[in-house]
Formats: sequence, structure tokens, C-alpha cells
Amino acid sequence: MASKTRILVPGTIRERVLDRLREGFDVVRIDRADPSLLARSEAASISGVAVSGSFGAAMIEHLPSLEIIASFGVGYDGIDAQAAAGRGIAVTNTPDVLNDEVADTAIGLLINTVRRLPQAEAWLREGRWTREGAFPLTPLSLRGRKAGIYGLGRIGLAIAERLKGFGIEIAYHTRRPHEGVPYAYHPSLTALAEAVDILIAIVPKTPETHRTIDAAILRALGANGVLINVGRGWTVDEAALAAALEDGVIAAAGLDVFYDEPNVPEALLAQPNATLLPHVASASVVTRDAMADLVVDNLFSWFGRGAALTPVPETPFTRKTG
Ligand code: A2R
Repeated sequence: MASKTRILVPGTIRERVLDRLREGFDVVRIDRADPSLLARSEAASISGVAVSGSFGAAMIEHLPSLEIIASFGVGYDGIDAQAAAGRGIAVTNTPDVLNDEVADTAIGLLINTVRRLPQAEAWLREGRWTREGAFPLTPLSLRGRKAGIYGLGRIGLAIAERLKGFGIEIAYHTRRPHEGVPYAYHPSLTALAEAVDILIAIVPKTPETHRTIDAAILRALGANGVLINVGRGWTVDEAALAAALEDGVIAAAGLDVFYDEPNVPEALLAQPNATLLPHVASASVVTRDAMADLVVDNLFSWFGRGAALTPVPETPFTRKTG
């Protein structure tokens, strides 16, 4: 009997991925993506990888028979897609299935940040409503605001769709204007920040997006400005943001992502006008299950039909057989 295709799973991943993989593959587990944890002979038997987190060039190099890396999540900055592309290895991510969940969370985070709902609930739970009376009126409101979306991709568009229902004017910045989009385009992030008083970041982690939301962008957003980040912490200069929140350069910020997760800088924790979440934008059972299924379906599709379902743009390959 021919031996089953072997799939390597480094580190932790949703149990659903492992259960479904075991229906069709031999699953090999190691504690983390570290070549020293897999002997050469075993490494040679691996044809596919399922991973949540990072998978770098050293791991790719260690696996001579590798054909595909199925990554859990839409951002695949932890995977060395260039190294994979150089060897003809496909990389897949999990786009679209999380758009609505992340967009819902972005809106929830925006409202919490502007209307201080977490603080209002704490007021109730701490008995202050009975002792001290009504929670103070919030200085900020969504009424009359303009929102700028930095990154109008799959998730950015889902956020814009929701904002329309709030009667908020919408503008965006991407590297080039997107056709058929009814929102005002700004060719630079500075121009967008100047034009709006809510800035929502949902760009990928790339060399070009590194700390692009810096002191100058925050100044451009202005004293009534609200920053929301549901993309990657990489995009924000956190020290500049903490200073801007402290000094009233902007009014408030809502962050679901951080530069060095799970570590959140003390300077941000110290700001009462920062609403901070532990990277939960896609973190519901239903959405994480859909992401898990897409990881597995990519592997079944590759080895069964010769093509991945959602390859990243760097690796538009089909399977070479024979
Ligand atoms: O620049 P464009 O036209 O390719 O638009 C993309 C935009 N984008 C940028 N905008 C300005 N400056 C940049 N350097 C830059 N690089 C990319 O980000 C596009 O509108 C958007 C990305 O959209 P999608 O590829 O559809 O990603 P999706 O599914 O919306 O997820 C966004 C990110 C993930 O990469 C994760 O890091 C995070 O959300 O969860």
C-alpha cells in the first residue's frame, strides 16, 4: 500500500485542523518551526505544511520534498513567501472567510473607543451608578465624523460597508485608486489623515507599511482624531501613539493589534483614552472554524486536484506531478 502524504504541523493550531488532516494525511508534529526538531531523513518525507504563525526560509530549506505551505490567517507575513516562490512551493492563506468578523470587531472597537462603553460598564459594575449617579457624558461621538480607511482590500471594504450604515463619510488610501469604489481616494496617508477624523488601519505587514502611522500622521489626524488598528501592530509607531494620546495630539485610539504581541507597551496601557484588545478581531468559534477548514481544504485540493484554493499572489503555482 502506498504510504500517505505527510503533512508537518509545527507549533499549535486549531484541533479541527489536526482532526481533519488525519482523515487523509499522515500528520507529523513538532513543537515549533525549528529545523533542529526534525531529522533530515524525516524532513525528506514531508510534502506539505499546515501552520499558524511563522515558517521561515530555514524551515523551507530543511524540507527538500515540500510542495505547499497552508497558513492559518489572512496575513501571511510570518511565512517566507519569497523563499517558497523561489523553490516553486505554493503558499496559501485564509482570505475572505474572516472579512465580516474582523469588520464587525472594527466597528465594535470604534464605538467602544469613541463612546467609552467598556468604561461605562465598569462604572455600573463598580456600583458607581448607584453611588455617584450617571456615567459622565462622552466628549467624543461618531456623529458628524469622516472616516479614512488605510487599506481598502477585502476587509477594508467590509468595514466601509458597515460605516455607510452609520451615515459617516468615507475616504481611503491605498497605493493606487481602486476602480468602481464610491469613496474618495487620497494618494498619500498624510492627505487621508488630514481629510478625516477617524483613521482605520487594515493594511498588511510589509516593508512599506512599517510604522507608517507615526507622529506626523497623528498630528495630521488632529486633536479630535480617533485611530483604530485591526491590521498589524507593525504599522504603528507605538511610542509616538502613546505620546500623542497623552498630549492630546489625537483624542483616542482603539487597538486590536500590537507591535510585539502579546506584549503591550506600558506607555499605551497607561493611556485612559486607549481601548486595547488582545488580537480578537477574527476570534469567534465560527470564523476560526472556517479559517481552519480553508487551511485543510487547500491541502486536500492541492494533493487531490493539483491546485490550491487560495494561493497567495507570490505563488500562483499548480502541482507538478509525475
Ligand atoms: O495598495 P493596494 O491598492 O494594493 O491596496 C491594498 C492595501 N495596501 C496598501 N495601501 C497603502 N500602502 C501600502 N503600502 C499598501 N500595501 C497594501 O491594503 C489593499 O487595499 C489592502 C490589503 O487588502 P487585502 O490584500 O485584500 O487584504 P485583507 O484580506 O483585507 O487583509 C488585510 C490585512 C492582512 O494582511 C492582515 O495583516 C490583517 O489584515 O489581518
